Amino acid sequence: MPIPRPDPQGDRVIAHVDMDCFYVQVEQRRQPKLRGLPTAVVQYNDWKGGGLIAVSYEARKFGVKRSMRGDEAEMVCPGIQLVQVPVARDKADLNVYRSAGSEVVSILSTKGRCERASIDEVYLDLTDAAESMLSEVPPEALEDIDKAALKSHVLGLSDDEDPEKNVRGWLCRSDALRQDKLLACGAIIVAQLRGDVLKETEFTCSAGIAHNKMLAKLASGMNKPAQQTIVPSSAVKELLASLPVKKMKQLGGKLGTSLQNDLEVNTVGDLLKFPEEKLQELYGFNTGTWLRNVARGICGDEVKGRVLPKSHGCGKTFPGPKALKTSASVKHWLDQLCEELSERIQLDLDQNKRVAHTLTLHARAFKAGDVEPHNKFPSKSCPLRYSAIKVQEDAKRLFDSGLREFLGSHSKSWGVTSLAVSASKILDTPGTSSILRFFQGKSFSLATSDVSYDEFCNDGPSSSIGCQSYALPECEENQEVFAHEESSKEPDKPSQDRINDDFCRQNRKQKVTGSGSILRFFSGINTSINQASNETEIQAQSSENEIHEGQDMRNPRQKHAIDERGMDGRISHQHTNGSWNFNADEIDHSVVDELPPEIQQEVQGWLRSSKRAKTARKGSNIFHYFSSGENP
Ligand code: DCP
Repeated sequence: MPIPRPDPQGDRVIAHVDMDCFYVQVEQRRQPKLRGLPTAVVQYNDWKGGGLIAVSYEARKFGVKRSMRGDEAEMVCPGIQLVQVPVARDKADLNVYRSAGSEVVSILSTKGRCERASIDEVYLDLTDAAESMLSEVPPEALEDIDKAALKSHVLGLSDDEDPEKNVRGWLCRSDALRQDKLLACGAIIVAQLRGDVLKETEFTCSAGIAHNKMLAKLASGMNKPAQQTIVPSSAVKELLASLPVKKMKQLGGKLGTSLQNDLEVNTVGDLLKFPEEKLQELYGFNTGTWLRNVARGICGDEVKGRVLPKSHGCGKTFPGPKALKTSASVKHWLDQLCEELSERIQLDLDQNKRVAHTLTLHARAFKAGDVEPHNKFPSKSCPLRYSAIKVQEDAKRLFDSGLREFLGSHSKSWGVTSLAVSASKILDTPGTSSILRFFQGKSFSLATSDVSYDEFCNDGPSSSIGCQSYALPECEENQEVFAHEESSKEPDKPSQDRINDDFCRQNRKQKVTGSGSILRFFSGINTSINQASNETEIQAQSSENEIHEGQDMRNPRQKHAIDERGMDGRISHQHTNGSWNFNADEIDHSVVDELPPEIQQEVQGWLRSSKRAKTARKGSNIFHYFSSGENP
């Protein structure tokens, strides 16, 4: 369901950068002999030469399209080079493309807020960079303008015999509107960024530069490869007037079809004929307002600061005779997929300190004798437990539950034509946001523990009970299986158990090595061992975590939070390795002033909460942070 957001005040400069025939470029970098040749990347699937998933621009000239299979592409373009995607665990392994995408993101994110929108596209909010440029070195003051910027396409700019001169004139107009000047600065910045990407990664990309995400995205695909397109406000009406409604993001499906069939709206501009009230009456309040905005090129969506993927997923299709028809074959493939997923979430945890909270299973299936070949198999989710075996177990249970629902009273044979597992609701581990990063950058070091996460928190959610003495944000009590509706939702709050697992893990990893004043203070904290006190609690068995809809999946024993606040206001924090305690009154508040403002806030919040120690149960990440597993 589209959500209308008001356009933020001011003239934003937003770019959408999209890599050109991305997988092909990655393969051409791996095998430079392929450069300049018509090339396509084909899926791991030998049927008719495999399905094409990326086609080079040289091959497109021959009419090769992504919808073709390898055999057909060879007929259309006899010299085409077909490269198969790398394979691991008998399925496509996209890691090489993912890391190539990350290389690009790390370059593009240097100039402003960057949102990684897919494996090969990002949005950039360049407003601040463009404003600085305009006030310090506006385009008309530049001696030399990047060639790539001069090759920009400016929508609405009349054709000229010398396009570069024409574009230079537009970029450098001293009497232009401020919003156009900002776009000109944005275009110069984007051209430089694209140049940096080419130099450092050997990849070309295309870009759209506009005042919002919607227009920037539309523009980036208008002139490809290796070009950029600018959308001044004055050109928006004409751009949308002829734009087929189905080309617009979120209008490719049922809503777009309804606009075409029910209202005879074929282009986005046609929508202007309908008052907002009418659109609201027909499609609901939000969608009606959103459609009204789309027709005017209004989009208030922010560029979210996210350079890491929102979720991890891996899947495999089993077309035609390859359909999986037994529980054992489904288990075999789910095990492969879950193993890969586990590796990726573990890598994300190790590299980025991010934890995924939800495991979702998606499948497509058919029942024998079905008229509809692919009746909907319900997507199923549950809290994600780290370790390949647990992910495999849970995914299989989700599949079985989905299959029961899919079959209903139908007891005939079935076939599965695709399987996928995904890990979503990925959040930073608590404590990695403010204070932890500050200290990591200063005088704390992350020491790799030789105890693995699994050994330490061995029974997934159940094992975290030893950590529950930490003051934690309040979390939902019930963790239930729910249908997969990820895309439009904000991430939910993490489960209490998972947060606790993260706390355990981090405590093992962080060691105090600094000597700054606040660090000296904390390293002087009175610590004491209180080992094994929770061991019986830690024995909760993962097998008790049945996955049933609406059911609290945790072991009842886990539900006891062990908050060890003494009557004297001293706070004792306990975990599987030991405990430490201190009196908040012993802290010299002047040391807090040495910290940056955001850290001060956190520490002050912590000090305030410690004053309420006898009654309060909530606290701050800092408790956890300073409870080093190194305490004697
Ligand atoms: N991809 C895929 N399966 C699809 C579509 C795309 O595996 N059905 C992969 C291969 C593409 C990459 O994602 O290289 C990016 O997809 P794009 O839609 O951005 O297309 P390309 O980058 O290949 O080409 P273009 O230059 O048209 O953007």
